Amino acid sequence: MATGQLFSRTTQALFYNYKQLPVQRMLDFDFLCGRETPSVAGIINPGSEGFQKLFFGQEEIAIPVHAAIEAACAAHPTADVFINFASFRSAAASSMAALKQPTIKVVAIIAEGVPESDTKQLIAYARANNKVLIGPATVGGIQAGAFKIGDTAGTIDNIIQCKLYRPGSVGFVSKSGGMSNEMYNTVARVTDGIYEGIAIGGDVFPGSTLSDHILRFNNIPQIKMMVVLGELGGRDEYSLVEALKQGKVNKPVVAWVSGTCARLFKSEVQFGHAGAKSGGEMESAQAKNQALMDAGAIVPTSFEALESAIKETFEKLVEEGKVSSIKEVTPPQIPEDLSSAIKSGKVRAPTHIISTISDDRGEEPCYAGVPMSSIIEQGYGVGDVISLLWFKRSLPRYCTKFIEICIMLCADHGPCVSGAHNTIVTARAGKDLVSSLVSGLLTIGPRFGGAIDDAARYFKDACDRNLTPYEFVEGMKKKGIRVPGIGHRIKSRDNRDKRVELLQKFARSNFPSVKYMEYAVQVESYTLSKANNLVLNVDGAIGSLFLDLLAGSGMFTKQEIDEIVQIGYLNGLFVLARSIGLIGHTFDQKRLKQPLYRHPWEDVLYTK
Ligand code: Q5B
Repeated sequence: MATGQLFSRTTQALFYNYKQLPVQRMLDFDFLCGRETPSVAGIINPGSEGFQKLFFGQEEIAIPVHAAIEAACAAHPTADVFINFASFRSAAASSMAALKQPTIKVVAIIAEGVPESDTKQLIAYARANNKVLIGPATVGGIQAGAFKIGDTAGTIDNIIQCKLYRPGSVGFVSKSGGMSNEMYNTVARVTDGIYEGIAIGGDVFPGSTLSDHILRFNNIPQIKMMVVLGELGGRDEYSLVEALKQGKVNKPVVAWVSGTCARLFKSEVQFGHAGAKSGGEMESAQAKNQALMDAGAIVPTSFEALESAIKETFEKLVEEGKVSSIKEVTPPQIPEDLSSAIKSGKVRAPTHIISTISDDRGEEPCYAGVPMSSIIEQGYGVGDVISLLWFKRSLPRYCTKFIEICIMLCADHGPCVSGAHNTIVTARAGKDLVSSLVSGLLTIGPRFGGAIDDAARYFKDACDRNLTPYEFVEGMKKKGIRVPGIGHRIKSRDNRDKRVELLQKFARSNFPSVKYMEYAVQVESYTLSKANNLVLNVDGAIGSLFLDLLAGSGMFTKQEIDEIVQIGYLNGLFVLARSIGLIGHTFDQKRLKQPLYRHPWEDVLYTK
């Protein structure tokens, strides 16, 4: 592998398997470093395409999303790093596909648990084709002030504390990603900071080794000293020992192999990483530390002494004039996300929507404060749910039962009524369920099904003003208004609407008062004296009875009743109910495979 720099301030990556946080952290790091271009050129989300909105500083940018690796590489030929956030199940296949792309030079595999046989194949392919594999089971790596992989170095606060927004003189390589965070901090405290840091990952077979990176760092002029943090298990550190012995490394190397405590355990212990277990004496931390020291690395006596060893090595380089002083820069401030600023109470923002009937933010959704589980456990019905969501209160059972009766009685009235006809014609034109339903619903209005609110308004006004049926009906006639809730195309004095009778019967035996209904019946008696079909229809019955429900339940103030009537809640009952039937008619037509409807010529009067 050797050669030198993997990254620069213009390096761009393709990010496989979109994860919002690590991508945003990469972009925040870019902004902190004063990069001109975002380090993520594109996102690959298998099977989906489009754009993903993210922040670059204060500005929102749209990063292209590609469905396939090949398409992403073709669209972004200068992006040479592939950051793979695929699961351990698919990481190997996607990494191999990426390695095979001529434009990709570095592949970082984040997943833990990639099968070792797959990793070996990836390693063999990468080495044969002069590509760099970082991981699996890694957080990635960072070139200070230039480029970072995914979640490397953690939060922006940590990156600022570790001065990773500008390059220092130390090359760092470790197995552990978690420990690399700690070491970035240590290095920042006792030297001029990190130039590049890589976590090779804790698997038994890492894609690139500690010595691969040390030899590479040795070729990077800006790196003046190296720090290595190994761990017990495996023999990776011995390739570094060999390189040191062969004089391939001419910069100071401070090294520590952690896991010296393993000897305190009576049996073999597995420490976190798959590769972190001492297989034998050679793989123990003690043996590896000794070998590194013998080969010329600066090895402290304990992990606690590592910081002093780094400090002394760096100070010696300064004394020798090998490190030139770094120009300190003040990084720009990353704008805080609104959500976290609100959470911490730093800002307040006006909302755009107000809602009072339901809430889905807690453990379970609530309807008007009543949790879903109570609704089910206490045996609530559809009437109770309507009562909660429309009227924001739990109405007595007779009220919710009445609502349910309205829904059941109005669910359908055959195929010939306006709504069903429209739905049938639409379904037969090949349209989908929603279109067929909506086309039927759109016929609901002052003449068909949508007269409930007006019936309630006019009956209430007339009854409250003690108008006689004569005064009321004739007054309406003078104004040229048909009495809503009165009249039917097929129902008449001798062919009463059964639905009206059923509603009246229920109300008479359950409602404390049926004052408004009785008034509507008196109006009907008067209109029937004019014409046989001017019966109290289903809209009129529901409208007048709902007034009785609202007034009689004792659960609404006068103002609330006026508001309900004024806003027009009650047509909702017909809309909701008839949706059931219209959906049925749609299914019926589809099931019957009915062809396109065409109205017969003979049924049209063509006239000039
Ligand atoms: N006349 C319903 O009319 C209908 C009068 C009236 C005073 C009235 C008509 C009307 C008010 C609206 C209403 C809901 C259009 C109906 C429903 C759901 C449904 C449907 C289903 C289902 C019927 C003949 C003469 C004229 C008119 C006079 C009529 N209505 N006078 N007040 N309300 N009602 N809609 O039969 O002197 O000859 O000029 O608008 O409540 O939609 O099953 O089909 O479940 O699906 O077409 O039940 O009543 O009568 O227009 O020929 O009028 O009666 O002024 O007098 P018709 P028209 P004149 S329930």
